[in-house]
Amino acid sequence: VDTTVVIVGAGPTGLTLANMLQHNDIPCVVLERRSREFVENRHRAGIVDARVRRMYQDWGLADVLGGPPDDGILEFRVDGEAHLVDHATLSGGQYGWLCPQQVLVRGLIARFLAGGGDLRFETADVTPHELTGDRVRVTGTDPSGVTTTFTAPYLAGCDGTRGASRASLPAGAVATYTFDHEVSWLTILATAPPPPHPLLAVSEHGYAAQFYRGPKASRYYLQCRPEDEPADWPAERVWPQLRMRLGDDALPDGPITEIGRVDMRSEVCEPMSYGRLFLAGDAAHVMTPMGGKGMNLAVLDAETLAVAISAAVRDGDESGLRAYSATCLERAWRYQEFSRWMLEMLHDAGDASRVGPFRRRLARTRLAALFTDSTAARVFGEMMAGAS
Ligand code: RFL
Repeated sequence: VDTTVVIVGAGPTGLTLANMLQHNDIPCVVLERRSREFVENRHRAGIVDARVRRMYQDWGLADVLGGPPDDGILEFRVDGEAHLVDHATLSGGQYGWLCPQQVLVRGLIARFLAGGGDLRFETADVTPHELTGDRVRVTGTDPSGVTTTFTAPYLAGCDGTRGASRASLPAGAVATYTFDHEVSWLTILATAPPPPHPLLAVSEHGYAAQFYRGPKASRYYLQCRPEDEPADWPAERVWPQLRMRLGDDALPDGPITEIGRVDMRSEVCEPMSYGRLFLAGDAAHVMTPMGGKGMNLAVLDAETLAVAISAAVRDGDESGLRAYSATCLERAWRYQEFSRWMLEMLHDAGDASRVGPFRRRLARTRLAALFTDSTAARVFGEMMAGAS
């Protein structure tokens, strides 16, 4: 099969790129290892920030977003005391959308297929070849065992950290910078009323948070010890801990539908391109969930790449492709810095046994500035809205 762009991975990044290329009449094929049902039910992120909401609007894709608008208010609950930060007003009236990742993925799949897009689920053994020639060649095997060869001038690696794209790079082609934040969270989904605003709680008992995931669904984060397993945390232990850390004795509970553990880790690959392969989204950088920027950053890569490929194909102008990696990396490091700043502040301000009283006081001072210092609050509001 001959096309213009082969996209590996049908997560938010690959699907956003596919829709933007389709909008610009540029042929592409999307190869996804998993089934449609699987990718449409993978629960992860939950907030589309203001910058990304505008991006979908600009491309005529506003209808892929589901869920209610985010009113732009975040609650920090410190030792049970509420502090509301109105980041929408602080950023000049910008607000995002409470759109769970699986809702966005479903919307993007429906739009792409309705436009006649070529999206192949359950494609096994995807393997890129000849990354530095005139065209790349990618092989993949369909569920009936038939192997197809796809050729194209451009390959978009949107298949996450452990995908086939990263694995196809020769040794030394990219440098990988990783950081272990030495913090772990339980991630819990439950059928329980969501909070009125995203809620981040700091106390000596450890970090906890609660987010909207539907009219009757909440996502909770609960800081845990690195050696803890989800099996160590039955519902009888989860709910009292959440009530204590959120400072809310009346917090309603409900059936827990999913529980996992995530270790806070960050990663950035430099550069984000090699020959005809362009890495985008989690394939190039991984953020911790703190700050809610991972998916937002990922789909901004897709836009930068869609614009660059369109200029190359339509006008023979490859300057955007040459600048692609540097443009995306500058943004990626800004987002990593924001997320790390927030993670360090909210964890250090909590349990003093982890960092000692001096660092705890520093973190509490940083946090208090968000409630008392309009300059600090405005910078925070701008980052919550998303970098341009
Ligand atoms: P994805 O979503 O991982 O999609 C990659 C796709 O590639 C497929 N794939 C392959 N296909 C073909 N051949 C292969 N060899 C393949 N290998 C993999 C996979 O099946 C998949 O369909 O990457 P993408 O598209 O770059 O999107 C990135 C986001 O998913 C990620 O950044 C966010 O989920 C991060 N994240 C959050 N981001 C936010 O903006 N806000 C949040 O609140 C937020 N919360 C989270 C998160 C990530 C979490 N996890 C995974 C630790 C909460 C959690 C718990």
